[in-house]
Amino acid sequence: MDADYLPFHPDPSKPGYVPPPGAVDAHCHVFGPADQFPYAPERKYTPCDASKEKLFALRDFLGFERNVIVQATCHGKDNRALVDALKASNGLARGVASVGPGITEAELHDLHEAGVRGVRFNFVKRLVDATPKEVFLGISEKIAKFGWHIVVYFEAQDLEGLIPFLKQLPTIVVVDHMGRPDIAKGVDHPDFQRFVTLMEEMPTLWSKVSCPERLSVEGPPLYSDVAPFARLLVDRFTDRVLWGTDWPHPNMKSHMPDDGHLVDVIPRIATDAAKQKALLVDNPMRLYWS
Ligand code: 0GY
Repeated sequence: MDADYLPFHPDPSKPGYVPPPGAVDAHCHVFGPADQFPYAPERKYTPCDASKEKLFALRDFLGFERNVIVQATCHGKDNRALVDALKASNGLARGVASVGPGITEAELHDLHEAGVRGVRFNFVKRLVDATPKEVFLGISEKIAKFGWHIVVYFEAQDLEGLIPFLKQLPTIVVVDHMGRPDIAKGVDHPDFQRFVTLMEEMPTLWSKVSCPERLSVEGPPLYSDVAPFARLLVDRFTDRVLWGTDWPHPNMKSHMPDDGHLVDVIPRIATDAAKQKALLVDNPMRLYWS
């Protein structure tokens, strides 16, 4: 583990908010264990191990029933830890993998059998070396045949340049963490409004309304400054939003969130039972289990 790496919260609080039956944590990771599933040589950080057993225990403790496990960059394109967790989940987890241009149909088939339903394209420079857009487009054609979707992770300043590429993608496209808006600029700033406009223009674009802990200036426990951004997306695009804990919260530097506090943010961004059911049950079930 890197010297400045913060491990996940050892003892999160029980949230006051009780998620609806069948709720899905649609963004989380497993790391290692490194002695079984070594971290990728090309990784930009080395985390603490975060096992599938710990993830499934947290799921139960927080009141969720299912997980969507997203391949993290510290494992590169080696999806073995992800597949191992999916296979151990009794069908209660689906996955988003990271693959290269040489991936074969047989390999995609095996990933599908294990529960993978999407690939992740990462544009965050501190996490990965750049991949040419043509490579991503080639992968997108291959995975579209499996009915999968694409998860994209980028930072707000990169959105404008990415718009033509996003519009070319042949599948549903899910944006991580609302495109990482600069919260200090406010909801009405052209940067966030550009993302809202893109959601309006692209019916295939979805957003995770996740990660207040990464975006907040105010900080825990309420992360109130992030709520208006997430609430706007939930209100306006109720059937195209997902929520996740982001456990085990890689690369958090300011603090390590208490996962119970993150769950307690949900009723402040999805303000009635119908919106909460869409966000936590109906949308992820449609995307990952139908
Ligand atoms: C997240 C965010 C981060 C890391 C990764 O794949 C990753 O390494 O996604 C980050 O550092 O912002 O969603 O887990």
